[in-house]
Amino acid sequence: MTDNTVYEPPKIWQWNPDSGQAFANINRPTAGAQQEKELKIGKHPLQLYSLGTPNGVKVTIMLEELLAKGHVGAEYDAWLVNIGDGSQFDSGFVNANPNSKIPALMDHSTATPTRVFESGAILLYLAEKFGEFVPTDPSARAECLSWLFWQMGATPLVGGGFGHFYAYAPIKIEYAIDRYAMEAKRQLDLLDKTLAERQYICGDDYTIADMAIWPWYGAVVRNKAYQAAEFLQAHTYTNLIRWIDEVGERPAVKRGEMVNRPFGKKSRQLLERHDASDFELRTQDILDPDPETEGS
Ligand SMILES: N[C@@H](CCC(=O)N[C@@H](CS)C(=O)NCC(=O)O)C(=O)O
Repeated sequence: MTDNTVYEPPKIWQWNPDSGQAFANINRPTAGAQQEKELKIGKHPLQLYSLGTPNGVKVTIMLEELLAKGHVGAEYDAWLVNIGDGSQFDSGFVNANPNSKIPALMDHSTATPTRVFESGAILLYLAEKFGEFVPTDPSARAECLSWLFWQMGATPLVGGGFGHFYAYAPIKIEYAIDRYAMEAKRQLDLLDKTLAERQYICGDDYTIADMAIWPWYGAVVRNKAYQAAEFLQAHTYTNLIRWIDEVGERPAVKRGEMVNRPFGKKSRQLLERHDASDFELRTQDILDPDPETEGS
């Protein structure tokens, strides 16, 4: 094993803003608003403040699935929150999510606006509001919520653990990469074994558990997160890949992936979504046709 043991922690931790970590410009050891700025509010009852990362995409998939089922009350405005610029610390955003992380939802259809933060809580709120994508039978519901909460608890070990140390940390620490690669592979194996026996995560029905799990594990296996598919031998999880492909073919999933996405191919970037027609009329290849700025 390589020697990564030279650091001796001091008695009291001190914040070093120049620690060289990725995202050092936005990370701080304190919470709360850093600047006064109100949130924009569009024309629909549901206002989403987000970014097209896996946590954000969970919610836009859900909203597009609800609209596909004919729930007109699920029409929404999706505003882009640029976390690289620190917009998650604007006072308006912090009022919607005191934890300063996307996604945050405001529901203006309630007597006083309802704020919902944490992507899992948003999925469940919408599922209950519209009576869709969460089973009502107690046993089936328990299975669905178990997987939903599994995702919320397990995935940070893949993202903040494996992804951080494999792809973002300024030094490669064998111990950390080993520890989290083992856990990432254990989770991939768990999903693979589960999906060997069922079509969807909870059984025969597509639920909010699929919507929560798909953006993260789909991105890792399709090599869109951390460029680690080969390292983790993602191609060996064939049942998981079957499900990733199947869910990825859903039109609502394809639309959900485009919303609040300021990266990738411009034809797949819909920075803000205010109307269903925006998917045809307001993607970045149309708004900014300069081929020089085409992503990949
Ligand atoms: N548990 C939260 C995690 C949300 C989260 O980590 N969001 C990230 C982007 S994927 C973020 O906003 N980061 C900004 C920051 O940490 O300052 C959820 O699922 O909603």
